[in-house]
Amino acid sequence: MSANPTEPLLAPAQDPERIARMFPAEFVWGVATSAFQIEGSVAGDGRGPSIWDTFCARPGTILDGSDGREACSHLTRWESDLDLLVALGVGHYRFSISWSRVQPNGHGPWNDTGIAFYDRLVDGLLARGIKPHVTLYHWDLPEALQQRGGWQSRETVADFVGYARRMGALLGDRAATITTHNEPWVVATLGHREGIFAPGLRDRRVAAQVSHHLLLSHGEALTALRADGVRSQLGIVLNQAPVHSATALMEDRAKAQLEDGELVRWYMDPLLKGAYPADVLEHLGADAPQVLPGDLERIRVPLDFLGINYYTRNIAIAQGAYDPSSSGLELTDMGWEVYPTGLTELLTRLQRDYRLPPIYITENGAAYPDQCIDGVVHDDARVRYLASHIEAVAQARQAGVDVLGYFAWSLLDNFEWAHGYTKRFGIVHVDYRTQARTPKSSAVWYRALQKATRERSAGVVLRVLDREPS
Ligand code: IFM
Repeated sequence: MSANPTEPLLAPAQDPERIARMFPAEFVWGVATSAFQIEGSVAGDGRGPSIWDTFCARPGTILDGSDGREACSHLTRWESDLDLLVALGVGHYRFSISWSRVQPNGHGPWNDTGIAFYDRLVDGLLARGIKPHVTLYHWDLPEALQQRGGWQSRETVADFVGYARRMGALLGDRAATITTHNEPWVVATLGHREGIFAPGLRDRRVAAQVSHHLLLSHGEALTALRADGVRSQLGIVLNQAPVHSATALMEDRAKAQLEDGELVRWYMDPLLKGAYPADVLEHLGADAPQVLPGDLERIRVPLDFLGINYYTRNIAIAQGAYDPSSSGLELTDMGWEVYPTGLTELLTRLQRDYRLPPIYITENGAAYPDQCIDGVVHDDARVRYLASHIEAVAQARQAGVDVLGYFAWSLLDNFEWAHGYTKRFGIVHVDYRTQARTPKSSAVWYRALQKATRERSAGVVLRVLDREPS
């Protein structure tokens, strides 16, 4: 038995001290959340509705029929949540701003109460010695903008730039990083092509146009923030994965190539090479987005960093659906394969194919059906997941990829979009009835990893001092 009931039973593979030795002292360890998934308080205080409020209200969209009205009540519990970060030894916190909380209609008047919340949050983080990492857009478009066409409309690009500049003026002297978009593939594909996320549209042509406007708004916002003298590091976050073919059959391999184009190259190529991939454009045919002269130059602006969110590999199959249980690999509660080597594979491939800026792993984590029993949550499977993926990051670094940091998804169990509250990704358990927070074994383990890195850096300093002549 471990000494403390929440301490995980560790195999050598998860030994935090062993893993800490793979990273430099200055490596960034953090945790991540997003506004709609944790804040609650969607009405009142002047916040306008977002497309996720509208989507949740549509019957049949969310697995458990839930919504974001209460979520983790972070809006009222933010101070104790920040204290929790301190207790967990976390030095970096990645969160997103709810656009409709600070600007209810997405254009026009600002909401001072909403702005004051993020102002206080950032000050609260800094007062606790925690570096803020701000995401401007984590999927919750103001509903008023959707009524005007949403991301399908080029007008939304200008609205986003206005919002970004206001947030840059507010936080750009205090936020360590500012990310324009989180996972634009999800917004375009799941929200506008497959219709399983807000705003629930199913139109391939619209989805392609949306992806272009998201990228354009990223480039325009970055340029504007730089011109405004914002001091934070500026970048974008992409969800990426290696795409493997289910079989060696030609048709499955062709499908894998196309999916790689849609997931990886459709975003990486315009951002870093200034062009959309020819094979995907050809596949889209008449559904390809309208790209105006100069757009691609506006998208390819220098990035201070690129955020990568990684959870599992993708398997492509031309006919039917791939059954993840057929691989024999461990699956998470999302039914996703635990596939840590995919992260090394992805990062080294990106390094080979692109001139990469510094990388942060901005999300990585796993859902498991955790239970809080007598105030204790044993989530040893998550500890194994995190340890193996962090080691995969170390291997990518050894291969020369400049990874500066890693953020665990997520600090808290939270609203997992179309899955509602049925999936728990947190390193801290949330009892949605009482809102009690209980750190899981993984939180204890992650704290140990961060402590081991810090102590290691203290050791380095001492060793250097030892060598100095007296
Ligand atoms: O919860 C999400 C998050 O909002 C974006 N990235 C993936 C996570 C897990 O599905």
